[in-house]
Amino acid sequence: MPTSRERRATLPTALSIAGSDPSGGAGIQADLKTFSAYGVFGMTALTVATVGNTIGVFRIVPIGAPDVAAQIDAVCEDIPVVAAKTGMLASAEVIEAVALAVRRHQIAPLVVDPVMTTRRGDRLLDEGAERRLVEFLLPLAAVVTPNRPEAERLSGIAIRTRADMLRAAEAILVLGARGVIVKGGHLEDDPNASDLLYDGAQTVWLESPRVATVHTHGAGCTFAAAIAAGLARGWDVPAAAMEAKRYVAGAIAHAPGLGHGRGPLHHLWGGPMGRDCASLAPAEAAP
Ligand code: PXL
Repeated sequence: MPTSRERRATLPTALSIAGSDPSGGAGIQADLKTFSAYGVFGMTALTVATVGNTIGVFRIVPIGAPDVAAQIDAVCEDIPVVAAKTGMLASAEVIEAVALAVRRHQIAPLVVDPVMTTRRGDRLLDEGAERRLVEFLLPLAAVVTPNRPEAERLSGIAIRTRADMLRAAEAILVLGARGVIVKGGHLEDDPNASDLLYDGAQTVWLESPRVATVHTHGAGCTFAAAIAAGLARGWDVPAAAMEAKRYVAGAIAHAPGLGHGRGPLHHLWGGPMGRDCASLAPAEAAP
């Protein structure tokens, strides 16, 4: 029999450095559920407590940069972090503290979800914070996952077509990440929901049919967390990205329809672990 310590060493682990969404569909809550769906032991360093739900984010309560760094230190000094992801980081000071902590503990691979704008394009980071994200955090990223408005801000290129996505990906890669996934959203020349992975050598289109639904709250967080979970399992970036696309598409297709706004996904719909929790029943009692 393996000892409990030996067993623990075989369990992949991942750390989410992100904000809290009380309604459970985005942020660290989405990340932990996703890690669990992948059979990965999830841990968190909280950056902001949002007050929000499926309708919107009403207030942002930031955690100070030293306390964000201290949380990362506390985890890393205790438990090995096999892969990590960043989400909402809120300020230049927090971004700098996170980048320093990632370097101090040599946390790699790192997935950076550059939460800069809402899906509609409203800004979430000021100019100084955006600059720090590019200067300090992108060079540490195995892969960065901008949505369309974020990719437009990072690249300075207006994205309307698949060709624009490729030009934007090339421009963003120059900023220092080893890979970039531009999430397409609704494009003029594309009936699917296509994302583009580019690593300087290969381009991989990640395709899934567009699902007509409003229930996509937290889809960006979930996608980045799924990539981090795949990397924690030892997969390479293209394999982790392709499985993450499949996992998120399934989670959207199985959305439970909760809330009065954009509802959350169903994180435990039966992803890589292959169990659909909607059909779980208690084990038969032994006679
Ligand atoms: O999906 C963007 C996002 C990221 N992080 C947190 C959020 C949200 C959106 O609601 O609440 C904590």
